Amino acid sequence: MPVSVVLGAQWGDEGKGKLVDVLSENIDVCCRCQGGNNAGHTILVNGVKFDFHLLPSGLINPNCVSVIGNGVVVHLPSFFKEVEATVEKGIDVTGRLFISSRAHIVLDVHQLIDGLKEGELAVAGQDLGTTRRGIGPTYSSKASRSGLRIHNLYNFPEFEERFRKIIANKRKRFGNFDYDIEGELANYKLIAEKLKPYVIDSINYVHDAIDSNKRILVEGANALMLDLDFGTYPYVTSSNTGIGGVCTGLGIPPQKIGHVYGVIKAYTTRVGAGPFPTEQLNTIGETLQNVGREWGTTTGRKRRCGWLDLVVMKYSHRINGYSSLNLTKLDVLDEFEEIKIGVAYKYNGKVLNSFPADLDVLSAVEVVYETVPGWKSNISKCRTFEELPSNCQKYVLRIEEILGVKSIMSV
Ligand code: 2SA
Ligand code: MG
Repeated sequence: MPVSVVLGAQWGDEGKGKLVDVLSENIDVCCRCQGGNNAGHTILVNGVKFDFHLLPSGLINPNCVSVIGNGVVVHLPSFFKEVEATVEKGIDVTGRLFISSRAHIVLDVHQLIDGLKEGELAVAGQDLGTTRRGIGPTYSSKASRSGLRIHNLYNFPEFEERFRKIIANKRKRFGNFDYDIEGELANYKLIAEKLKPYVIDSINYVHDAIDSNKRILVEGANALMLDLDFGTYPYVTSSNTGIGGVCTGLGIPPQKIGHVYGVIKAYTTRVGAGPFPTEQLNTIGETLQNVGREWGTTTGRKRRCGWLDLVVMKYSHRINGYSSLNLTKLDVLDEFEEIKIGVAYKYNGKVLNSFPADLDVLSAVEVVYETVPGWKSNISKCRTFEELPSNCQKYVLRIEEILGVKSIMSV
């Protein structure tokens, strides 16, 4: 049984959690492969709202086991907070939530440094608008081979020694900041015990599940345009949010991957700084923001809004190879007289034939738009493509035509 994957196709907040929740009815194992508690997946089930940041959304389905893979970075106090909040809402997680022994630990110091670095960059107006959840600093520790992994908790004297070294090194770089070293260490001692039932060798677990024909779904966090390699660097997150992150973040080879769902919002949003060619800093953007209720789930920040950008989507599709698209929030466009679709970028009067790596170029491009008539009616009750008004169907078909992928709609 090939592994299915759900990936964000734009800058995040496309509605991945909702699709995962729908798909997880027919899923045995739901995995996270990258990111940390910077993600925000909001799901409404029978009037109860779940805001998942670190936990896989599949947890809502009682028959589904959830796995946090080796590629995820985990702030353990936040992990337990989220577990407790989920249990309080009536979800039993016993024996159905696991965490890889190879996952890296986000320490409080990583979160502190996330804020300090943003502060440093802000002086020159270059802060990235991170979620300050310690994601970048933890992946930096991982890449520089000084990070702590979950299994390190079970050799506590070594954990302690390396923990102290990390703080000492960070103080060399960021000054002698206040830090409760003893308090955090004591807490980790308790956490190590409490965490034991959750820790597994996720490589074995996932491969055993594949070999026994279990239905596996990987839930991407963030989105392709925030990918460390392919996104708008440096205005990106610090993991591979595309299809590559699925292989490295779970230890599965590409030929085990089957269906790749690309989740795409019917317009574009972005949280944080960085170029955004189709952004609408006007009443159109405000309407999208208000009607679409575009606020970050993790930090409550307002999301920047603009028209659908198919240059971004073509690039995203090339890299991730979507088998189908899940087009979301189409009903947010209900009241528009006309709708624009970004179809090409021009730079110095010439149409670009690739997505620019250089952000100075990306910031200066002129977007070529196609304008299509709106449908001016409420589609929120439509459940099939045929029920959609004709202009709305045309909008969907035009997206499919330009991208060459079929879509499944949800509002
Ligand atoms: P970080 O914290 O190091 O990953 O931030 C780096 C950039 O990645 C962006 N980023 C996000 N963009 C959209 N949604 C995200 N998750 C939350 C949500 C965001 C929120 O789902 O609503 O609540 O604010 C997310 N996580 C990271 C971030 O804005 C930086 O541009
Ligand atoms: Mg989100």
